[in-house]
Amino acid sequence: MRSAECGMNTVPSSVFIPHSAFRAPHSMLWHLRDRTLHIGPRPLVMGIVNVTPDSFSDGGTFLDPAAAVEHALRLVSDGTDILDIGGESTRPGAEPVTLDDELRRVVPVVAELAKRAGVPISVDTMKAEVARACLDAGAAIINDVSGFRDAAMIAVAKEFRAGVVVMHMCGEPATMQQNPRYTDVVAEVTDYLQERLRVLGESGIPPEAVCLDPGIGFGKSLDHNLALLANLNAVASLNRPVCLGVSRKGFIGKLCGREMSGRDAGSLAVACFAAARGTAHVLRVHDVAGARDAAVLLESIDQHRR
Ligand code: 8Y4
Repeated sequence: MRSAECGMNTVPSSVFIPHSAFRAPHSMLWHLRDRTLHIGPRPLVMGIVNVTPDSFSDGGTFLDPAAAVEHALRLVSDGTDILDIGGESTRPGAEPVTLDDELRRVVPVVAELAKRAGVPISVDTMKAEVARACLDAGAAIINDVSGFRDAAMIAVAKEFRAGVVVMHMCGEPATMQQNPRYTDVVAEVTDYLQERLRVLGESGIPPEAVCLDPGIGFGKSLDHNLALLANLNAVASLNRPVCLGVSRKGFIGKLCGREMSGRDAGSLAVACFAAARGTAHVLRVHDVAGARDAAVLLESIDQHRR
C-alpha cells in the first residue's frame, strides 16, 4: 500500500502550555483585512457551507447558489461568527473540481454573503485564482487545506491582507488516507505549522493574520486524530488561534458507531473538550446552533473561575 508523504524525522521543538489551561494565556487578535477578531475565552464558531454536489456530509451541501445563501443566512441567525464557504470536496478519492466550476459555484455565494451576512466570510479553497476572486467579492479569510504551500496563494493573501487558516495535511486529498505514518504525529504537525508560520512571515503574511489547524482527518489514522486532540496544547503553544474541524468526521463515526446524521453530539463533545482546555479557538462545525450554545456556556463558566 502506498504511504502518504509525511515528515518522519522531525524533533519536538515546541514548549507546550499545560493541559489544564482553561483560558488562553492572553487574549489573541486575528487580523482579517479591515477587521480584527478578538479570541478570548469564548471560542468562535465557523459555520460550514458546502457548495458541492459530492460532499460526504448530508447536511450543509448546496449546489444551488440561492440555497447555499439561504442556508448560510440561517447559520448567521443561529449565531455563527464566521461562514466558511467551500466549492471543492476534499473527500478521499473525490474528483478534483476545475477552476471554472469552482469559481462558478463559490464566487456568487461569497459576493452575496459578503453584502448580507454581517460576519466575516472564509473561503475554503486550494486555488489562488479562486481566493483572489472571492477576496475581490468581499471575503475576509482564506482557508487553504493545502497549507499555503503554493506561492501564488501566499501572494494573494498578502495583497489583500486576508486572514488565513493554515492547515496540516499529510499528502494530497486523493491519497492522504492510504496508510498515513508518523514517528510522532503531535511533534510533526506542530513543527510543520511552526515552519509554515515562519515561511508565511518571511513572505509578508504576519503571524497576526494566521490561524493554525491540525487538520483532523487529513492523512491521519484514528490514533493520529486522538493523539492530536489529546495534545492540542502543542499547537496552541505556537501562540496563534487554533481552528479545529472535527464536525461529523469519520473518527467520530468509528468510535460512536454513527452515520453522518448522528454525529453532531459527538462532534460537539470533542470541540468542547478542546475549547475548554484553551487549545481550540475557532470551531468549524455543521451544527452552528449547538456550537454557539456550547461557546456561550463555556465562556459563562470561565468567567467564574477563581
Ligand atoms: C462530514 C462532512 C464529514 C465533512 C466529514 C467532513 C477542515 C477544513 C475540511 C478542517 C479546516 C470535512 C475544508 C473535510 N475539514 N478546513 N475543511 N479544518 N480549516 N469533512 O478540519 O469537513 S473539509
